[in-house]
Amino acid sequence: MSIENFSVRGRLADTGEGITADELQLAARNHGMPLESLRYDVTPPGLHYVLVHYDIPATNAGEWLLNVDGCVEQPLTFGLTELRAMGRRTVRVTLECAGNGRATLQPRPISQPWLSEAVGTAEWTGVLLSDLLRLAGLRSDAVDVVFTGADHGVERGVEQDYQRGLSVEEAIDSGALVAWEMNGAPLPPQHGYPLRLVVPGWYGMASVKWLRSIEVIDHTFDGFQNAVAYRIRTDADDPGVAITRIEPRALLVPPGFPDFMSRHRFVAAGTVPLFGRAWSGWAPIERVEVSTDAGVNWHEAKLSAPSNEDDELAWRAFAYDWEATPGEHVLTVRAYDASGREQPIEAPWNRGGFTNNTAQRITVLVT
Ligand SMILES: Nc1nc2c(c(=O)[nH]1)N[C@H]1C(S)=C(S)[C@@H](COP(=O)(O)O)O[C@H]1N2
Ligand SMILES: [Mo]
Repeated sequence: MSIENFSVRGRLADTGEGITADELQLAARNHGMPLESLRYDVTPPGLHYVLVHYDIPATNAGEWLLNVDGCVEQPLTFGLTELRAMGRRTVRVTLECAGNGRATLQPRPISQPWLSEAVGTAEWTGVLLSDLLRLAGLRSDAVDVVFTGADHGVERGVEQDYQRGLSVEEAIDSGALVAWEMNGAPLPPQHGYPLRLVVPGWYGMASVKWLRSIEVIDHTFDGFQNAVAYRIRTDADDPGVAITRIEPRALLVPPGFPDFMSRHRFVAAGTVPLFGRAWSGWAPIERVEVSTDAGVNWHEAKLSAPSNEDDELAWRAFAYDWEATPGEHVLTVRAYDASGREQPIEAPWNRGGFTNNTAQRITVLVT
């Protein structure tokens, strides 16, 4: 047996096949955000979701070096002290894993089995990537920018450092940040200590943690995470379409109280204030609708004001007062953004279980 033979292809669960021990192992390492934490504008420490492909690497801020090289006029190396001297900007960003929603798909792609909780919002502090690239000076042959983390592993038989590429345009126009703080404190180890990329509006895979190298190249990056892993395909042999920005989604804080095992909900009849958050990586949220009868009738929720211009893609709060009558009810919500994208009730299936923004359904027994 050699490395190239390990888990060479992504697999779909057989009909009726439950979560495997491999998936349980992933789910226990990579945790979601408990949905009751949607009540916070900024997700408190430890409640933000976490996704780590390999191991959290051993890192040290005092010795950390970030190289910026390749198709640049002046290759540069930064320690944390030099980076901090470049300026300091804080942006509120909602991150969501591209695999969020995967676990309820039929057939189910075998991978990190997220339900709908792979999301969080943090205030990231650092320097604009565009400032670093400007200082190094992009050459006219620059095409893509490759970001490399300090973590290392094997995926579908390919040994690799975690690496993602962005086009030069995306790297500059996205407002990406090279960040050393999360919510006003040094990055926690699992979120990329001491340095990470944060790409606002993009699914999480673009925001490379434990960032040690930024290389500008003169061709389209064809590394594993761009060319093989994060693509929408219906067939294993499709080249597929690259995953980029976050599709609109709304989530409710599940009302009332839960049953321990099934998490079925119970609420008392009367006015039940429903509350949640909605976001899209394409454009600000324009409208959220709530249904309390499994999608037969829809009501417009009240949206909060966006926090500030820099944070326009961060999630927005919404509220709706539900007059709950005794019996069983299915609550569901959907988001609409200013680009004209609307959240579907049922998102189309794809082989990796990516970008699935099927509307949330919460069954509630009103007593
Ligand atoms: N170096 C490195 N960066 C990474 C990853 C990784 O495994 N290694 N996972 C990516 C994925 S798939 C996601 S969804 C986000 C998760 O960021 P968080 O754990 O800070 O929420 O980090 C991204 N950056
Ligand atoms: Mo992810």
